[in-house]
Amino acid sequence: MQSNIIETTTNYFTDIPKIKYEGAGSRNPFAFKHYNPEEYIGGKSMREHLRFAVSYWHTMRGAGADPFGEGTASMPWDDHSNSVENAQKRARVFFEFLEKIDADYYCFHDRDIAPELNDLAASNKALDAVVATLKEEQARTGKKLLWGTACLFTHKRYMHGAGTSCSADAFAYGASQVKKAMEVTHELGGEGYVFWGGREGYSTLLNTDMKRELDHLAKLLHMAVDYKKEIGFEGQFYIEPKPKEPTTHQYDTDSATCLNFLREYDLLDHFKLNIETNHATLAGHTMQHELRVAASANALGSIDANTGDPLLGWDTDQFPTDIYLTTHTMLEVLRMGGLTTGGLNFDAKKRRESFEPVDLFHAHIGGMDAFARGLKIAHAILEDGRLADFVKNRYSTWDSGIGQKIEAGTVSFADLEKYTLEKGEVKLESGRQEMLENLINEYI
Ligand code: XUL
Ligand code: CO
Repeated sequence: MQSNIIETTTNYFTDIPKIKYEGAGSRNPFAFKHYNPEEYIGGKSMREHLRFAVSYWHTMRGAGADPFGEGTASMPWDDHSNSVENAQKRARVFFEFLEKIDADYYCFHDRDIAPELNDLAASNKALDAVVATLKEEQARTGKKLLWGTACLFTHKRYMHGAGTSCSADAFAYGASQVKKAMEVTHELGGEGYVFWGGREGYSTLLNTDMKRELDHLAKLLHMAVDYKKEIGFEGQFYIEPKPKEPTTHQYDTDSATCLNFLREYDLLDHFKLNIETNHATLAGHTMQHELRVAASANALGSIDANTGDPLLGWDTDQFPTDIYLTTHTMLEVLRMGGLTTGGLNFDAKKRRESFEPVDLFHAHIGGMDAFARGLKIAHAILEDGRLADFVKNRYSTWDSGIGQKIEAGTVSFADLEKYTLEKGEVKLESGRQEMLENLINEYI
């Protein structure tokens, strides 16, 4: 046996070596040029900083279909049946991929890993059988579950939503799915659990009782919090904001909207946010903005690392390759002290035209290298200190005198009027945006 062939239970990627770091000078498409897992950057290995996860739904279930055309993806391991055996085999192939790409984590929805069958009992049984396989593969490889979730958006029973459905029976079905998905996430040692409200929104207000729907969504989340305690699951709960798609208006539009919802319904202690790049841009924000809003509320938990196409207005879920994006993302992550329970989950799919299994490698290598560079650049910018110093100095009028008194809450309107009458016109300094943009470019 060749030394680069790993012991796996399946052999679908035998032509591809285990992906290793070869350095920036390498021209080998099957090597990392920047992601060097054991290299230390500011006291932590790149592996610990980046916590890469592969998403099961795209990598194993992404068929490459679009609204105009059928699936294109070649998956020689898959018999395209709804059988549990097929799902179990797929799970083993997935771990073969995880080992070769050297990603430490994965994420799934219940219905990605196991088939939805005729009723809940049969679906739960199928899920248990696949979870047993995943457990074996985790033990064999040491790979870990970053987060699990329940798919409450594909089946037609959720056409009106799940937690926000007009039907209490649809709510009950969804809650049952969440219960089971939490149990299997716990069983697999998952470090988190995500709620993305796939169809929690509306298409028209003409038929919608918005207040009642939001109250119900909060009920679902409170029940999940209670159940978490009941089963002793200690993973982190996340809400994933998205403004539209598939509904016209989704209730979890952006970071600020989610935080407001969590505060209003007394859930903020139990949830952090899982921020996705393409969702941020669909909301008309930069990723940096969404991350900063979450981090400012001490609620930045995890990241769905992808990107949209600037020329298309929908959720294209592409692999991130833009170094400015990864730099800004890692600046926000490092500033908040790094990821703890969360990670960088590639909620991304290869293009429909990239239909071969080998394209999964090119896609993930590119995303991992782009984030490794973003990490190194962000670390260097923070070490340099000029950016942070500039921001600190920009607010220096708040560090003493009247500013300090306003912050301390010891002055009134009358005091400020007196102060202004004595002081006269305000003297300001430049924001120096262009200089700071140049500073970032010094490092990119
Ligand atoms: C959909 C999306 C989901 C969540 C998990 O846009 O991002 O895949 O990440 O449900
Ligand atoms: Co996502």
